[in-house]
Amino acid sequence: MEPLVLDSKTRLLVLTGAGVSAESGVPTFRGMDGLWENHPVEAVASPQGFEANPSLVWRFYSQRRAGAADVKPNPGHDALVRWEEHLGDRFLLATQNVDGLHTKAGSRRVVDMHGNLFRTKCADCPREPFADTTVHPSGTVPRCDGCGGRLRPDIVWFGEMLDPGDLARIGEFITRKDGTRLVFLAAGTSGAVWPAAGIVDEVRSARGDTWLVNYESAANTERFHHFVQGLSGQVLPTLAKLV
Ligand code: BV8
Ligand code: ZN
Repeated sequence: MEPLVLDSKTRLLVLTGAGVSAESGVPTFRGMDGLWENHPVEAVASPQGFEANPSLVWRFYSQRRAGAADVKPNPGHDALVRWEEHLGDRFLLATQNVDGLHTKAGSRRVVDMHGNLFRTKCADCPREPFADTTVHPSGTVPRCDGCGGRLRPDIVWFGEMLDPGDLARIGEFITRKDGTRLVFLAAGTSGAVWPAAGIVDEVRSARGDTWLVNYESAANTERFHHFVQGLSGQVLPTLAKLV
């Protein structure tokens, strides 16, 4: 298989999913040690679930906040930082992960498509989301000091719209006309969640080259021109030729 060449003509969009954080010890969602198995997804990651039982939702996210607080980036995250340093503004990283590990590793051109575990916002007023590492293991629902309403994790739940600004940033990168060659690489994602799972089709409509790096075949593997089976922490550090 021809190598992934990153040169002065390459414009590279990367999409990561939970698999990229798995080797850092952050549990993935589906398959092996799926996270959702302890809770039905709609009970803990949907607005309906939060309305019905905000205390359970805060217990679930507190457990994940505590679990992700002291994990470290792995060689897969580090490889993406090197690619960004090499490509500059011809690089963009869209992540479905909410663990903040890409930023911790040094990535800067990052779109947190599904929000961030370490940011909190108010469910009942439009105040700015704020950085927050507080955990509520007993499930107390923290209150907004502005309106007295319920605080919630700044995460995009199922059934909620993604930030239009985020989607526009990804779309602009895909349709940019600057004479460079578009390449898309998805890593560690099961291709089950939309609209992230549809990015590969947007790239193909823009005639980009598409790569999937994943531990196993994903829901949309056949949409990719290249499929590299393996662990992202082992594949990403040696996959690309930087020229
Ligand atoms: C929306 C926050 C408008 C929660 C998350 C179109 C068609 C069908 C359904 C829909 C559609 N449009 C919208 C929907 C509904 C829904 C959806 O996609 N449902 C699916 C499940 C059918 N989408 C939405 O609701 C989105 N909102 O579109 O609004 C709308 C609304 C309703 C109807 C129409 C339009 C919002 C989606 C965001 C949901 N929030 N996260 C939280 O994190 O607490 S998604 C959640 O799943 C995580 O963010 C996670 O990142 C994401 C995706 O999972 P993956 O990252 O892929 O992780 P997963 O465990 O699944 O896979 C890991 C993979 O890695 C595996 O393949 C494994 O083999 C591999 N792997 C493991 N280890 C390694 C590895 N690979 C390499 N190396 C390793 N070491
Ligand atoms: Zn408020």
